[in-house]
Amino acid sequence: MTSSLKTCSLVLLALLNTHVQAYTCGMGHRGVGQAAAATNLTSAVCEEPFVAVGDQCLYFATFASIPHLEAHQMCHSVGGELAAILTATRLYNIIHYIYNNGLDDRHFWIDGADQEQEGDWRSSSGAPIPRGTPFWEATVGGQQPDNYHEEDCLELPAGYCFYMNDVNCLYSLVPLCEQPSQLKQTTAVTTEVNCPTFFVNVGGLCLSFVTWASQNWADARQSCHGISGELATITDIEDLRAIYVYIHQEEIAGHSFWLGASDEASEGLWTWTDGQHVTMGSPFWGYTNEHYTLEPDGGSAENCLLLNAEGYHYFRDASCNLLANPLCLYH
Ligand SMILES: [Ca+2]
Ligand SMILES: [Ca+2]
Ligand SMILES: [Ca+2]
Repeated sequence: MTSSLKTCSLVLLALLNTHVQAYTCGMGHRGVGQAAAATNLTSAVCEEPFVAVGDQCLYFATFASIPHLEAHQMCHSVGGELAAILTATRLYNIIHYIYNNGLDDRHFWIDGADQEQEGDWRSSSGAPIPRGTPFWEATVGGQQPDNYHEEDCLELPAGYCFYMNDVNCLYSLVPLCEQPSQLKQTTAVTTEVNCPTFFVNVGGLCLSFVTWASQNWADARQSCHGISGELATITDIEDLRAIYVYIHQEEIAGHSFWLGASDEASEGLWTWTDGQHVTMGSPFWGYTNEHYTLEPDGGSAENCLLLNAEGYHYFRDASCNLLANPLCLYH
């Protein structure tokens, strides 16, 4: 009786699993992402034991597992500091490197703490640590840092697909050090972008956040076509960051937005409306409630790409019949 019940529930579990198979973090990074090509242009020149990761010189001290304070000291001893991750591109590059080099079972210390003042996250040089998406781990319903049992130090953990998390400073983790870059800071070129009516310049893209229309995915696409646009394609992590910052600035972060991607044609194969593959994994896709798993998690019941307000505007798969606002890109 008991064993047949057990078998029954196991079969049921297996069935459930085939329906809502969440994405295991990291897999997307073994493929070729569009953002990776763009960021290889400014490789740093680094001295041993540092390696070039994007424009940073980093040292993954994988032989050590030590508390936060000692990790700082170790980085100082190699002429560096714990690595500060202040841009979305840097986070993307580091996550990419971690997966490509088989370091994805580690938890790393990076530069950042709120020991001085609770909730005020600073690097050791005093720079504010960016908050929100696409930096910090977020499920539907909650985003780090959560100061769970007094957590004042910043980690980049395997368990959260290398999204940021606040943890106890006395935990033993691997130091991720950075050597002050010899690279000259390239002055950001701000290109003047003039966007047509209904579109605003967000990070160099002409976007329309159609908060006045609540529609299913297909209708939202039609709305974009109506203003000479298309549901937005987001291939650069800086664009996701720019959108996140903009919707908070405009106080429209309570809205959820449709993006122009789906896996309707072939379950699990996410493509943009122009046929490009969607970059999978962190730091694009939102976290689920299970460790080591990311969205998409809805199987064939969820085939459209949503920037869900409750999910902190990370990529999440949702039912195409859901009502949300179109996010259009002018083209
Ligand atoms: Ca936490
Ligand atoms: Ca699907
Ligand atoms: Ca989902």
